[in-house]
Amino acid sequence: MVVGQQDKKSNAYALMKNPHNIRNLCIMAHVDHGKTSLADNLVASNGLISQRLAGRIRYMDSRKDEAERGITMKSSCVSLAYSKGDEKYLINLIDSPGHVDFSSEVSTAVRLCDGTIIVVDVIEGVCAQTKVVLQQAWKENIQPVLVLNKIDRLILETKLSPIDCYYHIAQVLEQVNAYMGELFNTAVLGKTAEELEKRKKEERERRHSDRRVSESETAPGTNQIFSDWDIDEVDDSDLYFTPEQGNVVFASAYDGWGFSIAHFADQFANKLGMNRVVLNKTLWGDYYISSKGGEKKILRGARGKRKNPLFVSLILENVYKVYDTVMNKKDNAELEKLAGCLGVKLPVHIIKSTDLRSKLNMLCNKWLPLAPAILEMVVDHLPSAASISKERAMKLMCSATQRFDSLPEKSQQLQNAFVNCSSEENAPLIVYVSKIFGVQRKNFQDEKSEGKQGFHVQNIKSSISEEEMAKRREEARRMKEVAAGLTDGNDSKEKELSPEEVAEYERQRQERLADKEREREEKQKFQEEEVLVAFARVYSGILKPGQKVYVLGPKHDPRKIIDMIDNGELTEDQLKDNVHIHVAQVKGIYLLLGRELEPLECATSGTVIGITGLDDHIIKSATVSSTPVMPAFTELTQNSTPILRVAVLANVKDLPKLRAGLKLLNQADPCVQVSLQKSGEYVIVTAGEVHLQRCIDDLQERYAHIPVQVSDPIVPFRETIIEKPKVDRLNEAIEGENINTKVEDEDPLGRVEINSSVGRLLCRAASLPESVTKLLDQHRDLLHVITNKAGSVVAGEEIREIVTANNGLEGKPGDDSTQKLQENLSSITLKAICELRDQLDKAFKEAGSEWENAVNEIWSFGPDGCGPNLLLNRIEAYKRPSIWDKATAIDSPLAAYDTNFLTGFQLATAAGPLCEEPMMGVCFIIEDWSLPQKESSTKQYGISAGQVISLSKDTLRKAFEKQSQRLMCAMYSCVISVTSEVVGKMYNVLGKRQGRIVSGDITEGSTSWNVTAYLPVVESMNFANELRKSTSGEAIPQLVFSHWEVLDVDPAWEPQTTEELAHWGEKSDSGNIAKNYINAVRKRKGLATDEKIIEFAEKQRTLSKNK
Ligand SMILES: Nc1nc2c(ncn2[C@@H]2O[C@H](COP(=O)(O)OP(=O)(O)OP(=O)(O)O)[C@@H](O)[C@H]2O)c(=O)[nH]1
Ligand SMILES: [Mg+2]
Repeated sequence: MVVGQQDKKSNAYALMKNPHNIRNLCIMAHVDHGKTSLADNLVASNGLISQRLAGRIRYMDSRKDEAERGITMKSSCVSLAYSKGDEKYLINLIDSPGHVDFSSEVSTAVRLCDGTIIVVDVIEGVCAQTKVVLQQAWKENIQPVLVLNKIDRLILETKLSPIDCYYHIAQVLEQVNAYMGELFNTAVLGKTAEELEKRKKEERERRHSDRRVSESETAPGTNQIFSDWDIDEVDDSDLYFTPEQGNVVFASAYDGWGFSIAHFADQFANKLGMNRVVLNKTLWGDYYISSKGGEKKILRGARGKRKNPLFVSLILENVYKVYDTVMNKKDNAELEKLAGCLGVKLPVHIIKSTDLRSKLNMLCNKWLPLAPAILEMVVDHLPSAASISKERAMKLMCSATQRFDSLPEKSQQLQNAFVNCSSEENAPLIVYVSKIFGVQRKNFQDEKSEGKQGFHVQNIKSSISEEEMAKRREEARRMKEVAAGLTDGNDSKEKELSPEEVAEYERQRQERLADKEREREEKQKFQEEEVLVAFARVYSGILKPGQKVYVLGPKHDPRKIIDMIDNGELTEDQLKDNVHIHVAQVKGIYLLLGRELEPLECATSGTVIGITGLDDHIIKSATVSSTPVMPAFTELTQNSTPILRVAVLANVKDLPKLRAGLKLLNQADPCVQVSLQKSGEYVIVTAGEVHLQRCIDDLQERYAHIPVQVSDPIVPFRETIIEKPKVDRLNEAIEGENINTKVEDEDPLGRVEINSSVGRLLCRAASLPESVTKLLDQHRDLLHVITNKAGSVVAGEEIREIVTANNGLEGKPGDDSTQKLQENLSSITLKAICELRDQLDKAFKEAGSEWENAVNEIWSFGPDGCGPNLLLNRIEAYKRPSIWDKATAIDSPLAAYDTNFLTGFQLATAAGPLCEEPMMGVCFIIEDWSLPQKESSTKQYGISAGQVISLSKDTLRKAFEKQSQRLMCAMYSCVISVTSEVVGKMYNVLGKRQGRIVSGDITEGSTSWNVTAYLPVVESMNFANELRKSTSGEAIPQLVFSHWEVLDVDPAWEPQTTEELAHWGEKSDSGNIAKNYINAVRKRKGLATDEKIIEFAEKQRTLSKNK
């Protein structure tokens, strides 16, 4: 039973007290699969909206742009009450967006939950984002249940017969389970990609042969009656979605119905007089009912016998009948009869209504109400808020790269607080804030009631004091009386008003009106002001308004402050220098009700709530605790990389507002990055075009309240080098007579030698093998760990020893150095470093003899110490330890300048010579470096750090320029599902923008195609709009950053070979696309370009004859 709104409000507080009956869950799916429509039905069950509007109003999409575009752009929470039998539950439901641009919003939702409802549109099946969210649920260790949605479309749109409908649904279910299996294999069995592919193939073959076996099994004469079937043959892992286990609901959120197998098992057990357990196991699957000889039996092998499975004969046919009666036959008498059979009483006005869909909705919703079906599955199958395991607590408290036991003892003990989930006063308070969101003040229920003291009420500045107001009121009353002739009649003179008095009266009246108007405007402005609310979950303890708490930033590390803590608290003085810990006071605590917030007196452990008053101390996410020994929660897993950057501009007088607005935007959006460039421009980096639009709208309308201009997108590039090409742009060999102008390099390797006052340097640049670049790019985080910690702690062979000796999380206490090595890094990280080294070694060895020993020669990674470029040390006289080895001081004069040299390398790789964009896939090999001889004049003063930095930076840059340079473009992977009618148009749009199709498959059982393509980010502006327009809104692309790709056009190319000259002519009018990109970037950065502004510089002359 679902309880009403009033009940819910009064019960909420009582419900919060029992964390065993709290379920925190989010709804996740691919875009448009029906999450918000499903949420509508659940919200309607609590009376927040009417059932008639459920599935249509999309209540959780509260923003104007969400309603206009029809997509969800943020995750939002609603607390619902549900009761099953005597048990009462509090369900905190978070609706998340499906569009890839907002996948960071999904991450913020997942972190606060213990379970998730995965929604799959049965027409589209498993799509790209479905896989992403399943993976995310898996990674965050949260339990999923499945809703197969939009079954009405199979009936009304594709018009499948009930049996085909069943097979189609079964196929979609198998797709989902196959992906779950894949996740299981990769994660648990630690399979590599190839092994996985092999396994998948085997799995496919197995399924294939299974099908053949089941078909042959069910050949005539091989039928088994149900009693022969082994009832214990159940899948004991709860990894998969199986209808008989009850973790799958079949639904149509639009028509408001849904059911699980158990619902029908209950119904038919009574009707058919059969065992409920047996029915539950056979309602889904290859079973049919036989009533030969008057006895009803359930038999296996429906497919082979060409019988309708139970799911069809007992369930789907009934559903089809309802649809047929309402939508096709349109016979009211029959409808009434059918409603009677289903046990539904329809009001007369509904039966007579001509709106067939709402008639259908009403009937189906009363027959198979969606909300209880879902909520029952949720309370039965999703873990309660009190069931956090020790492992999960550990994962939340300690990132994968760190050892849990490296945390201070006191911090480790807090693990128990997660498990206990206690709300006692003495339990430590642990709250995680996953994002900050803005809410207009009018949406706070305590702000609605006038006269009540809310947030910042004192901010309303009334321009008139109370006394003044009283005086004016008295005066006005007197004037009114005078005007109406109510004053004492004895003095007849007083009845006559002089013109001055009338004017004075009028002036006062106008003043009063103006005051009132001003007050009204101020009030409205106040009501529309944004208040930042922290979206949070209490994991332990109890939180109350007014409470003082520690707000711990994502980089807070209790190890660093543990020595300062004497009595469990830190004083304000101690906190002065620590930017990661703040003391803040909680202002208000709110129950989240979708669009509104209801104030609470306290929030107990296990609940998801909104908190005000912390926004000054939190940027995007934070840990809130009563103790500073609490480590910061591990960072959220982000699935998309923000890539689209634009500069935002405003009028000079509005700049302070823009700055303040950007600060709020940065706080309130989990994904956007805001930065101030050296040039003074404010740049925001967003996940995609839709996200960008939302950020700009927010900035203009909510946070800055000023018009802002947005520059053209600033698309990032990378600079690289390749081996000298052997063919020209027409695929003709560059040799012999084909070359018109010959520029021969003296040194085929392109070595650069510099002999300056600060020494001699001999180096060259080479293009890294592709596999090495890929490895470096993929393991950025690990490289960061190596650069920051390895130099002093990690030692090549030593790691190996420790990893072999200590192959688990619990460390074996070792000698001092082992202890030190283990101090921070988990053995998983150490193992990962080892593996990376081995992989790099293998990749180098495969690339040729030239790279034989490269892995041991690595000096540094760049830029930022973790990029995809390498510096190799091949200096005979300077055998410095490689990056993998423990840095021990070596006796060489060069050692003193080692870091300076590295700085030069970092600077060179951070901005290449083409257009000052970072380099990628470049290896600098230092073959010789020596300092000047002692007698040199510089020695007198010593060599300065700056000199070494510029020596290394400039020389490396020169070495880069000596090679064949290329630009690398960022590529989007673009997933589009379209119907076959518009596939051609979609190819057109993609083709125009240099897109490349990678795969295209028709979705089984439908006419829609799933196409995957690569599209350069630089060509993607307005792509979604153009595609939508040219396919009449059929195709919506999902663009996610995928990889970097070399643009195979030499930026310095001009027609050179005979063939090229013949093809392009001397001036190559069609232009050089790489050069165009480079010039655009250089212009934006204010760098020189070699474009000619004036082509023909002739003296101007006037054409007028008279002059
Ligand atoms: N026919 C049919 N349409 C549905 C059903 N559920 C949702 N829809 C439609 O599908 C479209 C998308 O529904 P939403 O609920 O906004 O989907 P969503 O998953 O929340 O979308 P995003 O939040 O943008 O990812 C809307 O036009 C709905 O009316 C259903 O069961 N049947
Ligand atoms: Mg939605």
